[in-house]
Order: sequence, then C-alpha cells, then structure tokens
Amino acid sequence: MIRQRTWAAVSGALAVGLGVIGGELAAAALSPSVTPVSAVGSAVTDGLPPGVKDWAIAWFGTADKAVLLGAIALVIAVLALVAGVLEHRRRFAGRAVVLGFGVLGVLAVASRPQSSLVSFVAPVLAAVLAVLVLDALVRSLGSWTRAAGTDTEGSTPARRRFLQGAGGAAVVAAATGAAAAGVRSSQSTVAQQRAALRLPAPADVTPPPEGSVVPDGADLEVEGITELVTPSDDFYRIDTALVVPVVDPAQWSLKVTGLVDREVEITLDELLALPLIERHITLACVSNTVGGDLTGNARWLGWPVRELLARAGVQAGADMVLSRSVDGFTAGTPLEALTDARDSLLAVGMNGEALPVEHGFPVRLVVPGLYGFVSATKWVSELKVTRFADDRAYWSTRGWSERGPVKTSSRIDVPRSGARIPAGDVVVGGVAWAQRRGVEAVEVRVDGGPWQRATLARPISADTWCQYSTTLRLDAGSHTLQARTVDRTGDVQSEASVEPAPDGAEGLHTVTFTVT
Ligand SMILES: Nc1nc2c(c(=O)[nH]1)N[C@H]1C(S)=C(S)[C@@H](COP(=O)(O)O)O[C@H]1N2
Ligand SMILES: [Mo]
Repeated sequence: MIRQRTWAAVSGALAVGLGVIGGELAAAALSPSVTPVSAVGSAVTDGLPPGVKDWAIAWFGTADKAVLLGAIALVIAVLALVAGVLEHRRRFAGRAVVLGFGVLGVLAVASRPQSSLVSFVAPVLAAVLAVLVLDALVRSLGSWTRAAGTDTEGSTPARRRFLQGAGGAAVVAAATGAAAAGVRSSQSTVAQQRAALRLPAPADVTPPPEGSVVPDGADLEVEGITELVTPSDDFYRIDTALVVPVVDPAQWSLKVTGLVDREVEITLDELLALPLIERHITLACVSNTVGGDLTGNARWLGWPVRELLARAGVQAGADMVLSRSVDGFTAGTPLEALTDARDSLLAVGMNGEALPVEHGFPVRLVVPGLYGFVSATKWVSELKVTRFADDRAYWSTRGWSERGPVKTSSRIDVPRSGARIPAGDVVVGGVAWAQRRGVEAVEVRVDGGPWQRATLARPISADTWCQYSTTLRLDAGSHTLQARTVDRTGDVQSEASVEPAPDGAEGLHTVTFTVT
C-alpha cells in the first residue's frame, strides 16, 4: 500500500529528526565544541582524500563547511526515510539501520580531540530516542494498516492514533530544535569572556619599531583598492573546524614539550602580564589563487614565540615546532622562523581587540613570511619542539608541502575584471607582497606591452603588503592588464601559472576591461 509506505517513510524522518535534534540539544548543553553532527562532519573532513578536499575548496570556497553540513543532512534524511520503510516492512530492520548510524556517531565523537566522556551522551541519546520513536510510530502505523485491511470501519481510530503520534513527534522535534537554538545563543559565555578580556597596551618603545605603526604615505587612498589594514570582520577565515572551538580563557594554557631542557606551561594571565609587542603582519593562505582574497593584513598584539622557546631551552637537533590546536589541527614550522629576529607572535590581540573567536581566541600563532597552514595555528594549546624527520603536520600528511614560505605576488584591485571605464585616465591599483624580503617595486603592463613602474606606497614593513597605483591613458576598446612585484632582493614575481597545491600559486593576476 503506497500510502502506508509514505507514512512509514515519514515515521522514519520524524524519529531520526527527533533523535538528531535531541542529540544536538544535549550536546549544546553538555559539550558545545563536539556535537554529533559536527563530529561526523569533522571526521568526514579529516578522512576525505586530499584530492576531494581540494576539489571541494576549489568549487565551494569558504562555503565548503555549509556544503558539507548540507550533504550530511541529505544523507541523514535519505537514511531516515529508508529506515522508516524498512521498519514497516520488517520489525527491527529500520531500527538496526538507525542504531548503525548511532554507532557511527559515537565513533565520530570519539575521533574528536576535544571530546570528553560527557560528549558521548548526545550521540547515545540521539540513537536511543530515534529507535524508541521509530518503534512507537511504526507500531502504531501497523495497527492502522491491519485495521484498514480487515474492517474499514475500525480503521478510523487507528488512523487517528497514528496521526496524533506523528503530529506529536513533529511538535516535540520543533520545540527541541528551538530549545537547542536557544541554548546555543545563550552560550555567549566565551563571547562575554572575550569582551571582558582587557588587553594590556603594547610595551612602550621609542621610536616605535618597524611594523608597529602605519607610517605616513602607507595608504594611497585610491578608490576601490584593498584596505591597508583589513578590518577583523572582513579578514579571510580558513580552518578545518566545523564548529568554532570554544576555549575558556581561564582554562587555557600553552605547553612547550618535546626536545626542550624543561617543559614549560603558560596561562593567559601570565601571558598578558608579559611585555607584549604589536606588529602589522600580512597573512596568506597557501590555497589562495592568483588574484584571490585569502590574504589579509592585521595589527597583531602578542609575545614573541622565541622568548617562550628560550624559557624552555631548545635542544640541539631540533629543526621544527609542531604547534597543536585544541581541535587537533597541527602546523609544522621551521624552528628558525620562531627563533630568528622576525617577530613571530603568540598573538592575543587583532586590530586592537582580543582575537575574534573564529580567528583563534584566546591565543594563536602569527608568523611573518610563512603560509598559514605551516604556521598560524589558532586556538593553540601546545608547541612540540621536534624534527621534520620525526613529525608531520595536518596538511603535510594530506599532500601539501612541509615548507611554506609565502611566494612574492600581487593583486590588481582596480580596474575590476569586466569593468567598463569612460575614456580618459584609467586608475590602476592593488596590493603587492613579498613577506620577509619586502616589496621593491610593482610593475604593470597593458596588452602584453612593456612593463611600467607604478607608484609604490611606503611599506609598513617588509612583512606587510604594500599598496601600489598608477594612472594609464588608454584607447577605447578592450584591454588586458597585468601586474608583477619585484622584491628587495631583485627577484621578480614568477609569470608561469602554477596551481596552489602543494606549496602556493604562482602567476600574474590578469584583468580584462573595456575603455569606452
Ligand atoms: N586550529 C587551526 N588553526 C589554523 C588552521 C586550522 O585549520 N585550524 N588553518 C590555518 C590556515 S591554512 C590558515 S591560512 C590560517 C588562516 O587564519 P585566519 O582564519 O585567521 O585567516 O590559519 C591557520 N590556522
Ligand atoms: Mo591556509
């Protein structure tokens, strides 16, 4: 009977929906960093072959998290409908499927580094709820089916009982969902703790060291060009976390372990009491394509990592620091990048405020000159002093390079691709970067013609990007514009087109527009 089968599928959806929502409510209350759904998503993320992941990032960009959650919801929904039909056909068959997925949920939670014993309550509760509701609804549906088969008269009360049960389940699911959303939004504790955190002023030094302040002439104030210092809200975000790790600043500490004379541990209060410094540093993601927007420049407040490493005493033979996040992400940074004169920071502040939660609150690493995947660990909890020969970091086990110096590059912000510009002077502008080496010049060329030097803004430091601009007089018609950076060692940005994997894109940003 088609109709009964539809109702069986609906029963499955209601049972599994109620279970999943109940599980998320329990997790929101008990274990906000690890919910069954987020754990499955994270386990899938970590388990995906690198090719699939790169493909997903290429197709969906920063929406990849939403796409993954959508895909998981779809799989759960299909499974739920099937489980309902199976259970109606054969007692226990549907419940077995639901239980199987419950086991997967438990395994996914177990695979999360942040999970604790209490994190298992949610997936177990979800499975038990789904099984009980499925059993009750399908049994009630069975009575209706049997009644309808024998006497049509008697089928009405059975039908009513089933529909009441199903309706009740839907109402409870909706109420539970609302409760889960309520608990989530009341969980402002970390947001409140962040707002309450008082950052110390940077240590007072005269004259201010390079990189600490924006000098006159650093901002060309060209319309449409990238802002010199990226507002935190606009700063690109890249990480593997489906749910932003919730770290209680009072509980946070950072341990230095591995090849050290003595393990040291530092709390946030201790860190904040140290003489902190502030530097502008331009971060870049290795996945950034030529002309892409996975770069940002911010003012970071923090304590030099080299000071902490000195406290621990790095032993001979070490050449790498494996930094670990509370969520299990790791980055492998060459030891020298954390001990040489550059100001690699244990950052607590971004643009004058405590780190935003999604940018690593309460503490992250910021290392000038290296791509984020080998250096910029957010929600950092451990620095293990080790050797490249002994340890491998998250992305290096997934096909990306072990070393990740940022490649010299540039981006054209204006004119935009496809723009139609009235005849006359055409304003060209953008940003260029060559972290560590510094930008010496930016050159532009039109329609493959000769390279011409643009006006370069005064850099904040060698570790920040630099604005450039020039004005061109062009004939009406379609034009192609390219830019390239010359660094202070005299090296010129590479022209050959290279994909981001495994160690960063290369090539020239090319923009085509029309002068009318
Ligand atoms: N815990 C954690 N830290 C992380 C990552 C991550 O996935 N997890 N991604 C890294 C990468 S690949 C980059 S490019 C930078 C991005 O930092 P942002 O999100 O603050 O821009 O963070 C790095 N730190
Ligand atoms: Mo990245």
